[in-house]
Amino acid sequence: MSDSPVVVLRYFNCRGRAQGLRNFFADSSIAFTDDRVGIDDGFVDWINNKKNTAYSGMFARLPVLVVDDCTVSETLSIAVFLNERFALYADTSEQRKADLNALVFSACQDISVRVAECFWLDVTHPGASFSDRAITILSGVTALLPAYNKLLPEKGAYFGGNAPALADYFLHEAVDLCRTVMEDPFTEIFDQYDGLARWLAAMDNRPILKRYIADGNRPTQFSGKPDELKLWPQFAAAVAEKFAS
Ligand SMILES: N[C@@H](CCC(=O)N[C@@H](CS)C(=O)NCC(=O)O)C(=O)O
Repeated sequence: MSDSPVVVLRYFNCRGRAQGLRNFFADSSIAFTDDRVGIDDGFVDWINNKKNTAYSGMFARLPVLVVDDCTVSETLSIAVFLNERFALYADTSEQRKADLNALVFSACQDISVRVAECFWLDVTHPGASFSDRAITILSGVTALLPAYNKLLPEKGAYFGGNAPALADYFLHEAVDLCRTVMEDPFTEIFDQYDGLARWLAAMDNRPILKRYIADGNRPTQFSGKPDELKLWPQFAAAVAEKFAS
């Protein structure tokens, strides 16, 4: 195990399941190759390489993380691997490690992935109501906020304590997605949780992460759906209408 590992993160050229990881690497100044698979050309590179498990991981799905000669598949498994490999949990109790891993997956799977899947709704569930799905997702997210708030530590600005853990980056990414597509109604609900609001301000104002995002290093789209950007206003309109009624 070298002190300067060769790190490659492979994912589609969108935020999806991987942006929390990208943000972690950028903010921690860990050098990594951000190998983004194209989404604008009918996924041609992906289609051509999907069967090569050295490229696509053992389940032929992304993200895949390669650290030196170790290839890691599955988002949660990547997070757990990074916690160990970069000794991120030095003084953390077993219970806290379990809780932080759970938070990684909750933020990723129950927020980011659900919103991203909503953009594919016309493909996966033809005829289903986009507005109804958007409102269901908002309800699901807001139901999680009390538990997230409770999970904040007594000391330290972050879920990780004095420094962010991977869970902070995953949740920050998920919350940023929600405030983008759900706009004011989401922000108003979120801000009712003082702890979460303070945590979000701390994450928003991390200088390196802020610059990484401001400099346009983060993809714009959350999903690989070609018309996603046109669906953002529809998402916001569905949520706004629900709150107006
Ligand atoms: N359980 C996996 C799911 C990974 C997954 O579904 N990845 C999608 C992109 S978000 C993918 O690779 N899709 C391409 C395909 O299935 O061909 C994880 O959490 O990492």
